[in-house]
Amino acid sequence: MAFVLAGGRGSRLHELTNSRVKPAVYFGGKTRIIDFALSNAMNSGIRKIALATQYKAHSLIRHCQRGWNFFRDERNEFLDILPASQRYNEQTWYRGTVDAVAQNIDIIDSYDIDYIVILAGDHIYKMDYEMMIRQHVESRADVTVGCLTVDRGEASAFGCIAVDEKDRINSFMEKPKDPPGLPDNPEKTLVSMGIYVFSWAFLRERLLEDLEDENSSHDFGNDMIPEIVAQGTAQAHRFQNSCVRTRPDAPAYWRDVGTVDAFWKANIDLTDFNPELDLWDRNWPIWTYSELVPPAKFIHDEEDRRGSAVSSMISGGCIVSGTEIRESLLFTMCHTNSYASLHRVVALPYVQVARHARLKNVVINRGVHIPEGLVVGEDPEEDAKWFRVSPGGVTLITQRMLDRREAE
Ligand code: ADQ
Ligand code: ADP
Repeated sequence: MAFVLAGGRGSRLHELTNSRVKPAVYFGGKTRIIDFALSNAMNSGIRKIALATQYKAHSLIRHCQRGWNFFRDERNEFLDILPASQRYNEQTWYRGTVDAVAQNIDIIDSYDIDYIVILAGDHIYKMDYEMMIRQHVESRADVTVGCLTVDRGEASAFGCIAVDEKDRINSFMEKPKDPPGLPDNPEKTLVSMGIYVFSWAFLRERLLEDLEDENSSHDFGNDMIPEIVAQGTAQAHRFQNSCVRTRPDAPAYWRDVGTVDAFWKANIDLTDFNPELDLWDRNWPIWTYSELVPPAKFIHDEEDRRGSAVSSMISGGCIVSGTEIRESLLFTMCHTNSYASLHRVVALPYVQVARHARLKNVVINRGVHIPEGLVVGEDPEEDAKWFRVSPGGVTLITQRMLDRREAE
């Protein structure tokens, strides 16, 4: 089975996660972040999936109920949504990632499973988990940890790993201030993807111990994985061996879209001539809930202004009327009007852009109405007065920010 952790807030996405948890954030025009982990599980042949939710879960639960409701009980397959429900005692929600699993021991027992793969619901990547589970069974390790290499400068956001020549993990440091480099490349570090495979019998024992441990922070990266590395056997599984690619020379694509800059860039990258993430691959589809909407429509307005989009992705239900759109991504049901221009804009569903607006390097939250003549992306100081401008120079616009600007 797959146990997907989808309860953490993702605070660095700021207003994008004010009302929805990070895995429920939209990504890629039609899908949400959670769809990647769930689709990977589906496509890897895992049809028993549990999803632990906690923080602002409504939007996530609604999405899964609408889009992930095709499992059939008769075939013993399911998606079980497990909101924190104080099963351990009446004071505690999920105290951490380990606790999110531990509080559901009796439910997992009822699934009658041998192996469990723990996934984070908040990354964008395509991976065949079967390869990792196979390696786990063959190596007979206590735990197998999915890992990849990142620049050493970024590695302090991760669990950092050192391995021997057989990729057995001999040290694990959760988010060290000064991450170590690789022996053969000091500028790179091997890090944990937060993906773990265990046999259920082994993990179950550990969970029971952790439930009663007053000193534990109940977290895989802080507590359980370092303990297993110290006392037992932990195996590294290299993402590059199970990453699903359509071109053999393609890089192993994995993104944490946890900041406004990273979120914007990963979405805009999809409009590249040859994007690193292939959403068109029929062999590894990303499943989702998709609204029933008409096709996107591009129109010349009454004054013969051409509505066009180039190097862009425009989702169903959009109407591009007399607007010039370049290198942008419009989610479902966006509507843009004459004399407006959008350059490198990510617009979430149901965004409306009124006439003469000029937007560049922007993320627009769901349902926002951009007023007539608004110019963003040309004067960072002016933008910062009303909107959130990221360190990388991307402007995030929400309706509340526009309302405040309107009121003053
Ligand atoms: P972080 O990403 O910092 O590090 P964390 O914030 O615990 O880990 O989130 C992991 C996953 O668990 C996320 O999907 C989150 O939504 C979910 N989650 C967090 N708290 C939860 C709770 N109380 N209930 C349910 N779900 C919860 C981890 C590892 C690092 C590793 C990185 C890789 O600890 O070692 O390098 O992931 O991104
Ligand atoms: P989604 O994340 O599906 O795009 P929305 O952005 O519309 O959904 O809303 C995110 C969450 O906030 C949902 O749980 C929704 O029900 C809730 N929400 C949105 N608007 C309001 C509101 N005006 N009052 C209360 N809850 C709201």
